[in-house]
Amino acid sequence: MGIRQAVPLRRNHLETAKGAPVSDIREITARVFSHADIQSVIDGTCLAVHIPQFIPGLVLETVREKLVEHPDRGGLSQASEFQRIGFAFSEISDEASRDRYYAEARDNIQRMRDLFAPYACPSDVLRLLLEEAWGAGAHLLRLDGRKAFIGICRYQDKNVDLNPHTDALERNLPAESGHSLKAQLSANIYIDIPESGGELELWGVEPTEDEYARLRGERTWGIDRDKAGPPRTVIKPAPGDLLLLNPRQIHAVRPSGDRPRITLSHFIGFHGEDRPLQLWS
Ligand SMILES: O=C(O)CCC(=O)C(=O)O
Ligand SMILES: [Fe+2]
Repeated sequence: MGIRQAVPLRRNHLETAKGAPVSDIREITARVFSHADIQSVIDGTCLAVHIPQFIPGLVLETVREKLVEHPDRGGLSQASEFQRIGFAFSEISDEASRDRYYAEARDNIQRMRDLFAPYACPSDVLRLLLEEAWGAGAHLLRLDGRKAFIGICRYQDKNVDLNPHTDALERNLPAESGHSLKAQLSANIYIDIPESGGELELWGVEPTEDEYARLRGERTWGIDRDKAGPPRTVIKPAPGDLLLLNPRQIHAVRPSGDRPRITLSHFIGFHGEDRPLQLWS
């Protein structure tokens, strides 16, 4: 079958499928971050929620070097140009890697907590904030009685392009699992951002899995930039910021021009307005 561009990518929606207007980015503080803010990203009425300075400057200065030089930095199983500390759910490809993911989960959480000590680990603060803000609370994703890892540290080295893509938990679940989310969010906390490049690009369009597969074509991962067209909105976070977005909508990160871009990356699963959020990395 020929590769053809899915129709939704030709326009960046100004309103949701239900006709509500879409705003690009809402900037708020952690203090006022609310259930409605989370819901607005799920509904698609807001493309991203931005909390500047989620990590205090002093904490950033203390951990940045430790993270840059960390001995446990290693290449992602499927794409070694992307380094990380921890083992991502998206690296699960078989039963052995699934077992590894859960076996390492607690240690991987604790390593980051130790690294930030005596300060609070930002991934822990995020978990608490979601528990406080979301009506039904938030907890670690649990599948088959096993609890997920959260708080992966990701590195995007100079000149590495995080091409337009979408993320979906279901891609790494066994076919028979039956677990499917109503929506997925992504919360990124920025440890370091290069002087040039490293912007987050948002298209505001959500292809179906079939459309995404068509757009991906022969690529193992992501979409060619010329097939995605221009993004609807571009934001350059500052070190310490947090951004909440919907990763089932097409998004990308521009290559770093100078130093590695370092983030703590978290996913959030949604099962309904009155159900707890599920968290993993
Ligand atoms: O690092 C970012 O700004 C976004 C990374 C990403 O691909 C995601 O949040 O799913
Ligand atoms: Fe992503």
